[in-house]
Parts: sequence; structure tokens; C-alpha cells
Amino acid sequence: MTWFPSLNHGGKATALVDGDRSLTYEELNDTVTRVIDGLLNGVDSLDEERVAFLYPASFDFAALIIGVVAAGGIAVPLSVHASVSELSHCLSVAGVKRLLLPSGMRSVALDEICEALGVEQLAVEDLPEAGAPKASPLTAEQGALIVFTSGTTGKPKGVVHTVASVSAMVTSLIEAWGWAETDVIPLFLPLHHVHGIVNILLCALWRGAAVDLYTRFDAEQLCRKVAADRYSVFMAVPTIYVKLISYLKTLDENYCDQVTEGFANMRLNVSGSAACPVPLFDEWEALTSQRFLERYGMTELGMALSNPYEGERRPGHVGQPLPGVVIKRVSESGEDITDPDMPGELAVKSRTAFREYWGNPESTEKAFVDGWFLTGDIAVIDEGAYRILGRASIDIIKSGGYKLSALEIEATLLEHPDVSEVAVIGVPDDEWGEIVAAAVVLGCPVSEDSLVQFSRERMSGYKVPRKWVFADALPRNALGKVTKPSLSAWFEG
Ligand code: MLC
Ligand code: AMP
Repeated sequence: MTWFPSLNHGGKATALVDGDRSLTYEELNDTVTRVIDGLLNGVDSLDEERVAFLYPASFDFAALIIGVVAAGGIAVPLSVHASVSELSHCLSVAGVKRLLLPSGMRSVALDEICEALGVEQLAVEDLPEAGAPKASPLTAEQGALIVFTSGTTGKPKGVVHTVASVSAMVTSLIEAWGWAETDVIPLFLPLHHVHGIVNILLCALWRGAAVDLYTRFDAEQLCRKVAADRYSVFMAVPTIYVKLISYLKTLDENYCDQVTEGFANMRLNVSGSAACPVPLFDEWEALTSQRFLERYGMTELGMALSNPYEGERRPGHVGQPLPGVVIKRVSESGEDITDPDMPGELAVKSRTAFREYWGNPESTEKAFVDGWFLTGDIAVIDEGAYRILGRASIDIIKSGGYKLSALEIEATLLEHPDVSEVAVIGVPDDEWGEIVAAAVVLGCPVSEDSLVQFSRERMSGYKVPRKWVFADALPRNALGKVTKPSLSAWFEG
């Protein structure tokens, strides 16, 4: 199985830029080789060892994600925003024994959990130099990548992609969206999700294009490069385009024109990971004359639906199945829906689909019906283009492109000794799509601030509820189940 063709023939072309440093393909190849060599340390395959890493966007991150797979391991990129208890969950679910991280990411709390889990921590530069690596050839079905995703039950699950599914994700997007060696793209999205990892980093590097690395989204820095016509392709979640528009409004007219001209000159602006509201599509077009290519994807599937690269891109729609993707819609009772106007849950078969949830055969089995992966997203078909209406479960929230589980947030809040009952929902928000809101019944008085503080210590900042309502009781139906839809009204105004 071929893995990363560009590394062998990219030569002196720029692969990655980090501030004022850049790395050619030849240099990236050397770094990857060193990673493979150090990880293998004399053996010929890592045999699906899950090698975790906690690196911000950097040359080391790129070398690890390619090198771990080439060495026969499964790459487990972890979130640099995660709390220690979230990291502990990921490390233990994936059965990780080696965690690579820069020394600056180490902490006493992380040391403690790594010790308890028997995880060795080391930096890329600490990897041994064992001589020329002799890695065994890869098979299509071997695991390559684990990305954690929230579901409607419990804590995040580790989605296992294989060498074949990652390769299919990358090659299908390169083809569908016309990636070229001459492309230059900025990467500011988090590197623990497929949008940043696959759609941007791996597609660009596989094709021999150049990637500018940013450790976080920074409108000012980014727009300076856009104004200088540095980029040909731009990919982001809708929240980022909202933030860019707000930033553009703060600029003087002359500079604002340079930035919008920079966007106008690109060959492609993609929006995805969450619904792009039609007014946002229109405003971006009015500013930059770019019509977003909106696409729909999922951690378990990579990209499934896409507006055309060439052809009509319809606002509020996510287009048609990408090549190799087969989609049908099913009713709640599992029957196939043929009427395009009737809403149904998207069910997908694709060569880009994941293999399993790591160590969780029960969830894996439930996720598929007769080989069709059930997405949990409800859609109709409007004159040949899919339109996503929402999700089957109220317990899945999408905030700024992150998929969050209301149940996971509720379970964490219930760990607080003074919280007796809690219900978490997503409420609509112009900037974030949805924001997390919590309705809480307290046993003893406790302030909102201290609950926020409590939450921050235990979960990533983006999961912490932004809106709080305190009540004497939660609304429940005859069976005692909280009637979550009725809670939305509590957070209005
Ligand atoms: C940050 N914050 C969020 C948040 N991101 N709150 C809710 N939802 C989010 N998504 C909070 C921080 O905790 C902080 O709170 C405050 O907002 C400001 O933080 P920040 O770091 O300055 O925000 P910013 O850098 O502007 O981050 C916003 C963002 C980021 C949009 C750049 O959220 C982001 O990168 N989102 C993309 C996620 C993504 O890539 N998803 C793809 C999943 S894959 P405080 O209180 O601490 O100040 C997938 C499949 C597919 O979905 O189809 O692609
Ligand atoms: P994740 O599990 O983080 O990969 O998120 C996948 C989910 O993001 C999908 O199931 C959808 O609910 C949502 N999503 C991704 N792209 C879009 C889009 N273009 N429009 C609406 N929802 C989207």
C-alpha cells in the first residue's frame, strides 16, 4: 500500500511554513524517516501500536502523523486544548503506551496520569537513532489513525481509520476539489479532528502543495497573508468566516479591500463541519465574490457530500455524494425513503468509512445497519442537492464546528457535589451556530462562576456551558425523562 507518494519526489518544494521557518519535502522526508526509525528502534513494524501525540501545528506534528503510520502504528493526535481528565480518557481507551509531546506541554497532573496508565512521555528529539529503518509494507486494512468523537452516549469514542480509508479520504478530495502542487493553504484549525488533519494537512502534503502553520486562528495575522495573495485555497468552519467578517469591519477601507481581494483571488473557499447559514454565504460572496463550496462530513466518514468544484454551488445545501460514496435516507423505523421531500436520516456506505470504534465492538455494531453507517443527521433532497435539516438527537451539539455531547457535559457537571440535576442543550447562536446551555437544580447554593471554574478544570474550554439557568426542578414527562425541547425557551433573551 502506498503511503505518502509526495515525500519521495517532492524535492526542494516547500511543504510547511511555520513563521519564518520553512521545510522542503526533502527535509520533511528526512524528519519522517527519523520518526519512523526512532519509533521502530530495530523492529520492522509497530503492529498497530497506538502512538499518541500532543503537538500544536508544527513540523513535528506533520512528521508524526505520517511517520507513525509508515512505521505500522496508529497515530492518535490528541487535543492541545484538552483537560488532563479528557487526555486520560483518550490514552486509556486507545491503550497508548507512548505519548510524544514537546517538553513545554508536560505538567505535574499529566505526569501523574501517565504514570498511572504506564504511558511513557517523550519528545520527538528524544527518539533513539537506531539506523536505517526497515519498515514492513503496509496493508490496506491496518489501522492508521484514531480520532476521538463525541456520541450520544457516554464519553468520546476512538474512531479508527485504516490506511485504505485515510488514503481514500485524501485522494477523493484531491480529485474532487482540484488540489495542485502550486496550492498554498493556511492551517489554523485544531489538529485532533479530520477537518484540520485530513482535508487540509494530509491532502496538501499528499499532493505536494504548501501549508502555512498557525498554532491558533488569528484573524489579524492570517489576513495580512491573505492581503499579500499568499493563499490559493482556504478551508474553515462557518464560525471562522463570521469572525473574519467582524474583523474586516474593523479595518480601514483600503486595507479591507486588499484582504477581500486576496480572498477573491483564491481558487477555492470551503465551508464545512457545521451548517453554513444562507446569510453568511451571501455576505461572504458580497465581500469577496467567492461562493463557498459547502460540504458535509463526519469523523467516521471523512467527507460524504459536497457541492461541485465546477458547477452550481447552492447556499444552504451540501451538494451530492462524493465519488465512491453511496447515500440513502431512512425513516425512524428503518425504512428506505424515496420521496426527496420527506426528511430522513442519512445512511452512508463509503470506502472512506472508519473500521471500528477502538475497543468498543458494541458501539461499532450499533453504528451500522446492514453495512450502512447511520449518521444521525436528517436531510431532504431539493432538486438533486442534499439539504441538512438537523440532527436526530438533541444530545448532540455543534459549537464552532466542534461536536459536543450534552450527556458527557451533564455527567461532568453531576460530579459537582452541589449539583442535583442538570440538563444540557445547544441553543442557536449567530456566531457559534450553537452554544452550550445548562439548566441546573442545585442541592446547596453555589455560584455560576464556581460552576464555570469547576467545569474548566475538567473539560475543554469549548465544552463549558456559556448560558446557565438555575431552577427548582427540570421539566419531565410522565416517564420522568427531561423534556429537553421545552428547555430552549428558558434560554431565550
Ligand atoms: C473556542 N471557544 C469555544 C469554541 N472555541 N466555545 C464554544 N465553541 C467553540 N468551538 C471558547 C474558548 O474556550 C474561549 O472561552 C473563547 O471561546 C475564546 O477562545 P479562542 O481560543 O480565542 O477562540 P478562537 O480561537 O476564536 O476559536 C474559535 C474557533 C475554534 C472557531 C477558531 O472553535 C475552532 O477552531 N473550531 C473548529 C473546530 C473544528 O475544526 N471542527 C472540525 C471537526 S471535524 P474562554 O471562556 O476560555 O475565553 C468535523 C467533520 C467535518 O466536523 O465535517 O469537518
Ligand atoms: P464530527 O463528528 O465532529 O465529525 O461532526 C460531524 C457532524 O458535523 C455531522 O454529523 C453533521 O451534524 C455536522 N456537519 C458537518 N458538515 C456539515 C454541514 N456542511 N452542514 C451541516 N452539518 C454539518
